[in-house]
Parts: sequence; C-alpha cells; structure tokens
Amino acid sequence: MKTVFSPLHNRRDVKTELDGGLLIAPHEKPSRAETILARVKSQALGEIVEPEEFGLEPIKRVHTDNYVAFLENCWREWQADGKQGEAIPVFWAGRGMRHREPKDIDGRLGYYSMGADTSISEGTWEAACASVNVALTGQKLVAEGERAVFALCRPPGHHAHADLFGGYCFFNNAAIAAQAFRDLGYQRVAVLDVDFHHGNGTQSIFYHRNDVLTISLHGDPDLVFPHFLGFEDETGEGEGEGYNLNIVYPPGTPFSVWRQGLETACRRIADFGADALVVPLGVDTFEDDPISFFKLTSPDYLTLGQRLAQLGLPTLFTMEGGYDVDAIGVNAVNVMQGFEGKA
Ligand code: Q9C
Ligand code: ZN
Repeated sequence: MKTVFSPLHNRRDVKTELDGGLLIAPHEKPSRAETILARVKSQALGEIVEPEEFGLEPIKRVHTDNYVAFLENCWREWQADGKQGEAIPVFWAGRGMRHREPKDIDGRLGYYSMGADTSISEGTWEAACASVNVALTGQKLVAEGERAVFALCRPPGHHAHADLFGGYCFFNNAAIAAQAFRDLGYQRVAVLDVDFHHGNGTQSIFYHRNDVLTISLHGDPDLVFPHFLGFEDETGEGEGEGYNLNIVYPPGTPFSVWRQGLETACRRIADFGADALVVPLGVDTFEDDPISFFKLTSPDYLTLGQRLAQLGLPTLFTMEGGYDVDAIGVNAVNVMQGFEGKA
C-alpha cells in the first residue's frame, strides 16, 4: 500500500496545549507522524510519495471562505496585536449571545473554534494545507486505481467543522477527500470514523446530505470530547435523515465489544451501496492511550484492517488521533497490513 507523507507537517509545532489549567506540551506533536513513517519504512509497507499541491479550491468545497481566510491570517493578526504567547481562544458566544464574526482577533478565535485545546502559532496554516494535500493526493491515487492508500495526515482533521477548529484539527482532511470523490463522479461515499473521539466535524459537514454516509464509533460524549455532539440519536436531518450513525461506548470497552459496532457499521455501508470508503483512522482507541479509555490491543488493529478490506471498496485512510507515541506506528501500520491480508 502506498503512503502519502509531507515533511511540512513539521511546520505545526506548537509549544502549548491548555489542559487541566496548565499549558502542557501538546499531545498532538511532530514525533507522531515521524514514528508512523518510520514504521511504514521498517515494515516496507510500500512506496512513500510526497503530495501534490491542490490549492484552496477543494478545501472551500467543505469549509467557508471566511474560515479559510481566518486560518491563513490568524497568526499574523495575533502577533500584530502584540500578543506574547501562542494564539488560544478564550471567549465564545454563549447561549443568548450573537453568532457574528467580530473584528478583534480574540473575538474571531472564539467565533471560529470549539475549544481552547488547540493553540495556533507560526506554521500551523502551512502544515494544515499540507495535510489536506496529503489526503487529496491519496484520494487521487485511489481514484486512479489504487485499491487503498494511507494518507499520513498531520495535523488531523475529523473534528474540524465547515467553520470551526479544535480538537487539534483545522481542515477536515477526510471530508475534503470524500467531497473530492463526489466531485470526481463517485455517487455514494461512506466515511467510517474509527478514531476514539466522535468525528463531529465530518458529521456536521454532511449532516443534511444523503450522498455521503457518515458513521463514527467513539467514546461517549457525555464523558469525553467533543462533549456536545456525537450521541446516538443524531441520525441526520432533511435529505440526510438516516445517513449518519453514531455508536457510543463506555470506559473500558475492549475490542470484543467495539467490533460489534464495527460489524453494524460495515453492514450499513454495504446496504448504502457505497462506491468509495474514507476511513478517518485514529489509534487513540489503544489500551495505553494517555487521553482515551478504550482497550484495543496492537493485534486488534490487524483484525480491524482485515474487516475493512472485506468491504471490497476503494479505500482512503486519513490519519487522525493516537497519542501513545511509542505504539502509534505499530498500531496504525497494523491496520494497513491487516487490510493487505496479514493476520
Ligand atoms: N485533556 C483527535 O484525536 N482535547 N483529537 C483533549 C485532554 C480534545 C483529540 C484534552 C481531544 C482531541 C484528532
Ligand atoms: Zn481522537
């Protein structure tokens, strides 16, 4: 299987993550992608290709123009305002307040975000754009006939809405790739999100549509991020009614239980008649992940890959979360190797 990778991911290298009232060293850090790449090489998974440049047009099929402009200019504006540290949102439009974009950079940071866990600094824009190019290059390779491609995206994307960043995400790489499949004439695209966290951004982007089926298996949002979306009664709206599926699990969930939801998801995708599959892949479902509470083991990721391959669909994997850096390479590449038949 080919892997798409951009060294430009390193341009996202923030020093802070607001966590527990402290500015800690971020969970979402450059060594994550480098560790996965090293495993791709040591296992000889396949060719490693650099992304092509796709520009902003495919991004704007999914994200609003104003949001894209905000991300491009945010760090410059923050510095021009004389701020000393990294850009972190601290104000939001609470209940009863106005949802309108203000001029001030503190106001704009809140308007375009869902949390304060995702600092912005020099290079974030460049890395986020490179991450989209990685996903779109993978999508193009699949459209040209590859059975499956691993888009080693960083930063991740599945939490990003049309006009919101947060949860370490800026552009929704998986949603942009799914839309690119549609724009190339694929009629029905399935997105199966197996990250520990709900794929809230992807759900939101396609919530009113029946041409992109969105499914997410994740930790109960009553207990974990994103806190305000991802419950099982969210099934889609309007034309999209019945085209979103959330499967929620409690703390301690092992693979034996998690895989039942995977089975439900795979059956739904087959019934839908998908002609392409996008898999936002997080390995923060791992038993030793520092911010999550599922109990998947490294061999379970082989089994996951095998099951996904049985769908028989052109498949694009986009890398999302996973924060036990020691295990992230083995676990992510296990999915790919399982997909290719390794038991
Ligand atoms: N105290 C992804 O896996 N922040 N994002 C957690 C922990 C939210 C995770 C803070 C988690 C976001 C792509
Ligand atoms: Zn996650």
